[in-house]
Amino acid sequence: MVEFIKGAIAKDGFPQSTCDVVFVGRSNVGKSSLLNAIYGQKIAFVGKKPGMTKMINFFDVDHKYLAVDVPGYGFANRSKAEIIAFSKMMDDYFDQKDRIKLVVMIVDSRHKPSKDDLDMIEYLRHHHLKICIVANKIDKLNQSELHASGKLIQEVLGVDEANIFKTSTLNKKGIEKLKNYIVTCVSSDTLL
Ligand SMILES: Nc1nc2c(ncn2[C@@H]2O[C@H](COP(=O)(O)OP(=O)(O)OP(=O)(O)O)[C@@H](O)[C@H]2O)c(=O)[nH]1
Ligand SMILES: [Mg+2]
Repeated sequence: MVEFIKGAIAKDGFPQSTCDVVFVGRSNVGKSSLLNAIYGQKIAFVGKKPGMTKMINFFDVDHKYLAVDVPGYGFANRSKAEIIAFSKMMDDYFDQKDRIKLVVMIVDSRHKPSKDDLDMIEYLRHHHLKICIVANKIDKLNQSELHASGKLIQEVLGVDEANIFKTSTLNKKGIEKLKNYIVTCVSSDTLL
C-alpha cells in the first residue's frame, strides 16, 4: 500500500528514512504521473502547466521504502528567489545521501536531454548516487523515433542503454519493468 506521508521544503521537515527512491526531472516531464502509474493510485498531483509540484513529497510504499517526488527543474517562469529556494531545498535533501538508494531521473523521450538534464546528472554523480534514466512519453514516438531517442539519451547523458527505461504513463508501456527494477534495488540493499 502507498500512503502520502508529508510534503516538506526544508531539512527539519524530511521524515526519517534509510531507503528513499527519488524521482527527479525537468518540470512537466511526468514525474508525478509516473509515481501514479507505478503505484497504481492517484497519489501525486499532475498538472497541465509546469511547476505543479512545489515541495518534496514523501510517500510510504509498503513500509519498505519512501518514494519521493521532488519539484521539477528547468522551469523558466521561476523568479530568482524561487530558484535559490529550490536549490537550497534540493541540496538539503541530496546532502542526506545515506537515505537515497536510487534516483530515477526522468527525461522527455521526444527531445534531446537539455542542459538542465546534464547539470542534474552531473550533480547526482557528484553525490555518488545510483541513477537510472526513464525516457517518458514514448506514446508520442514511432518505432524509429524510439530507437533514435534511446541512442541520443545514451550519448548525451553518458548512460548505458540497459539503464534506460522507456515508459508511457498513458498506455503504461515500460511501467512494470521499471517497477520491478525499483523493487530489486530496494530489496537487494536490505540484504546487505
Ligand atoms: N503523452 C504523454 N503525456 C504524459 C505522460 N506522462 C505525463 N504526461 C503529461 O505531462 C504533463 C505533466 O505531468 P506531471 O506528472 O504533472 O509532470 P511533473 O514532472 O510532475 O511536473 P512538475 O510537478 O511540474 O515538475 C501532464 O499533462 C501529463 O498528463 C506520458 O507518458 N505521455
Ligand atoms: Mg510533479
